[in-house]
Amino acid sequence: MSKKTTVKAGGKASAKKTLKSAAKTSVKTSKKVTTKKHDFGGLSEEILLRMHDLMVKSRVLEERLIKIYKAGEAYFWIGGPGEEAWGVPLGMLARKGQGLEHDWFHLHYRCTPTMVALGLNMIDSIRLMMNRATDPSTGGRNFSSHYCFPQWNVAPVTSPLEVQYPIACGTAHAQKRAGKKALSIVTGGDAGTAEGDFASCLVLASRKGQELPLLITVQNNGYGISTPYEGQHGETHIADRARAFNIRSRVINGNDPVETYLALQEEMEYIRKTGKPSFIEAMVTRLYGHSSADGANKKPQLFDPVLSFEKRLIDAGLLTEKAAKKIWEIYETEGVVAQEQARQEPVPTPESVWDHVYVNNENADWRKF
Ligand SMILES: Cc1ncc(C[n+]2csc(CCOP(=O)(O)OP(=O)(O)O)c2C)c(N)n1
Repeated sequence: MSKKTTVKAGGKASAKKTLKSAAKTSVKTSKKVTTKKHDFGGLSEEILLRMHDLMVKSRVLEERLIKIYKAGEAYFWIGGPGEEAWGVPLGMLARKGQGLEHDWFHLHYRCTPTMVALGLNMIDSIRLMMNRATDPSTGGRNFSSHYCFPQWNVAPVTSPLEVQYPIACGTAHAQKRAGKKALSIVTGGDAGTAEGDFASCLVLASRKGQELPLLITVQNNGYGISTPYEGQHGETHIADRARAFNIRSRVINGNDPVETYLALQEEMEYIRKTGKPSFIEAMVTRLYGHSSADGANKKPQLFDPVLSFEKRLIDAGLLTEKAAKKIWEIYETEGVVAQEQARQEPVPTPESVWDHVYVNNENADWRKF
């Protein structure tokens, strides 16, 4: 694990108190920052510290989920540690809310950093991980990180790869008709782009005169389970494919939250202004491997975007080591308390297996038809 902390579960009340003080530590001023040694692209101190705080929260949460799996309290883990520098700015920049005037999310299973930036409570991720009936995304019926939050336009994360891409064209189309300058956002991995659904998305998003306000993104971590990128792609960059459809396209270092924030800001502005799609391929790190199926152990040889950003902030004098340590500890406590609470909560009942299968047909058991 990235940071060793020895925090005792302090109970709900004390965790709440400490969390309040974390919020104070993280948001100080809105001064624009330029230091000689570190280029923060003109982002304010407030944004930088907020980004760091959310990246740490997401990492601690993911590590908690892995611990839950390893303790035998859950069946399977998959998630996004290593993608915080990409996912957090994405969640921070989106126009959050419900309905067509807000942005829509069609995410994949490495999206915890984005969800945390949108405001996900740790306990709700842990409930899903531990298959509790209280899980707001699926009532304890799906894999870890398969979120669904209608109140933030977060469409259900699907297990079949890539179906989210053409679905995203649907919400983008509806948003275009509503004319509110909102956009749809779709994410996915590099290997999944081999599916026809990905190509369909490029076609649907780019038809002349009918272009869609869609931010198409791929998080390229270099692998599809155990298949390396080189063995699977003829093109140099996946982003090159978008150019063939006249979609504005770029490759960014998704391990750098500052570069990511600025690029996302630019592309989102472009989409809102023109109503046309844009494509971002973000180079990221699969820091804990594919899933629990290949061990879910940290790969120390790989770049760690959270620790590296933290060091940059400390070196630039924007954060002290003491304040940083406190943030890790506070979130560690929140995770432990949440796990203890989720442990007490019920699992779904057998009868509820038919719930939500058909709209307006709760408990629609086909055997009773
Ligand atoms: C249509 C489909 N085919 C295969 C799988 C099995 N599968 C799950 S994750 C995965 C690898 C996906 O790799 P990539 O798209 O690069 O994303 P990453 O997991 O690396 O983030 C595969 C093949 C699936 N879920 N859906």
